[in-house]
Amino acid sequence: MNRKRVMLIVPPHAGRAVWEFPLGVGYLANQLEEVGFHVSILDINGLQLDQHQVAERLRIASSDYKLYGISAFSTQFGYAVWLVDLLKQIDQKNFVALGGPLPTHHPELCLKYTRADIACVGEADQTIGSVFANPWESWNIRGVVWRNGEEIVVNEPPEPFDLDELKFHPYHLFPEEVYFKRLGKGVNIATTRGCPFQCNFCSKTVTQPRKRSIQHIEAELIHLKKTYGLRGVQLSDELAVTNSERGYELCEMLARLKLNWGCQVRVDLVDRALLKHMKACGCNSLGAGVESGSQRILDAMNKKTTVEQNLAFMLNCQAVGILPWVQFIFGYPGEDEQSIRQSIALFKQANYSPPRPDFTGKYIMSSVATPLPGSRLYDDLVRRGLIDNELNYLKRIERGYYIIKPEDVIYNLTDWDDKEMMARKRSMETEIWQNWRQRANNPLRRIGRAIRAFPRGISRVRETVRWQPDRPVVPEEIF
Ligand code: B12
Ligand code: SF4
Repeated sequence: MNRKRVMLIVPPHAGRAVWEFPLGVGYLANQLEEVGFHVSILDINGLQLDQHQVAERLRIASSDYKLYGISAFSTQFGYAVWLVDLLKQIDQKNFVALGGPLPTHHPELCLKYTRADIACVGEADQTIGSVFANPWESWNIRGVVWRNGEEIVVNEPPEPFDLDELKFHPYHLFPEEVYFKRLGKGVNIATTRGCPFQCNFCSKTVTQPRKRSIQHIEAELIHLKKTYGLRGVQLSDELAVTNSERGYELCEMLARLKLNWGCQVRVDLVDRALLKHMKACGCNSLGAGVESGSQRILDAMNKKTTVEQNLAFMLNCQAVGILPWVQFIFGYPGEDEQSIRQSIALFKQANYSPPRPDFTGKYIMSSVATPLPGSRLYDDLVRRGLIDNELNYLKRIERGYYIIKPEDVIYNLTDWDDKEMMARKRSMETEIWQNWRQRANNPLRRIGRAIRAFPRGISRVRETVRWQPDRPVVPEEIF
């Protein structure tokens, strides 16, 4: 049988190392295969192809493919414009759908300024099959953004669905060798989707948070162990592990499978007992949004955490022997001399600094607050007329935002000029770093750290504290 063919395309993330499998695209490929399509994935990011190589590959593919789906972040707007143009130049009759965070937050701009035939907002797992089955008639499908003459119509977003219905992610459709080279015998997986919090700087694609059952996740990991000899797993979720029965169960399941793993947590949803349990269950890398040492700034961010929780988190991590990757935002509206001093004080009290220099080779530990489309911060600036040209803004955020030099600043939310802001950021980081270096080099502390970091081993899992209903319970909707 001659199956209809679809090509899904993953654009590059400028300036970022190839790191995690793009899970969303894989899930969509599964769904399309399920309803009879032949799917191939052009992972431009994974293969690190330049524009010339992309054009060449797409020209060769054009005799077999007429249906294309492009997945894009807001930071990939310019590239998406170019890619759609290229596909249309190759063959005017090619059908091109855009999906991912970019169209989810800017559906109208995507149809106004790219030549895409449709765009899709939100999770497309349940709708992608129907979209490509009848592409030119997809205007009545949920989540689809389409042109009705001059008007651009944004349909209702897709309905949420049970994540256990998803088939396991098809890692084999991606250039596995590239990702495995980076991740070792490891992959990234998603155990949940979405997050019930509303931090003002955050841009979320999933509106209704949901979780997969532990059994479903375990079955996938067993399959991956058999297929790839998997040894490690990175949980890509916003909130995989929290102080809840599920959080403890998830850790125990990962320990049963003898996997090393890493995840992202919220400082208010992990206490020392859970951190100890995580460590004993194989967790060896942890990220957490500490964001600021100033309560005023945390409140302005709507982070719903306290400076005390930040401090307790960093101390608890050190006590159990996990060095977390602390995410910290500099230059949020209201940042001033006082908030900087408070941040320095927090890190001094916690005796904390990043465990290693980041990929720039310098000890940059904070990112510059930058309004991200889809965030409340961004919407607020648009509403107040402070971002008046969203198209120009999308073009400016193209390089992603690893802001190192004043000339890289995309949007300065402070009262300082760019040079002054970056100088203050650097001097704050240097002060924190130097303080940590001085204390870290103390021989007694070094011995203490080595003892605490000594691997505890899977056999200790059962000795650790179990979840008890009388301990602070995480609300049901927070995994
Ligand atoms: C892993 C990850 C990365 C990985 C790469 C991931 C990848 N290649 O996909 C890395 C580390 C590279 C990364 C980098 C960045 N990231 Co990131 N990342 C994530 C994270 C944590 C998980 C992505 C994921 O697997 N999602 C799960 C899957 C199932 O969802 P999905 O990908 O959105 O796909 C669904 C829909 O979007 C839709 N869909 C997707 N593609 C398509 C295509 C078509 C045709 C259709 C119809 C539908 C469709 O259907 C999919 C299935 O339901 C998300 C947060 C999150 N949980 O989503 C942030 C997130 C995507 N990242 C974000 C950001 C901001 C960044 C950076 C800009 C950060 C920075 N400061 O530099 C950089 C990008 C740099 C650059 N130069 O472009 C934002 C994006 C917001 C936005 N408006 O664009 C997110 C949402 C985090 C957040 N809450 O703010 N990231
Ligand atoms: S920053 Fe983290 S906790 Fe806050 S809304 Fe985004 S994903 Fe949720």
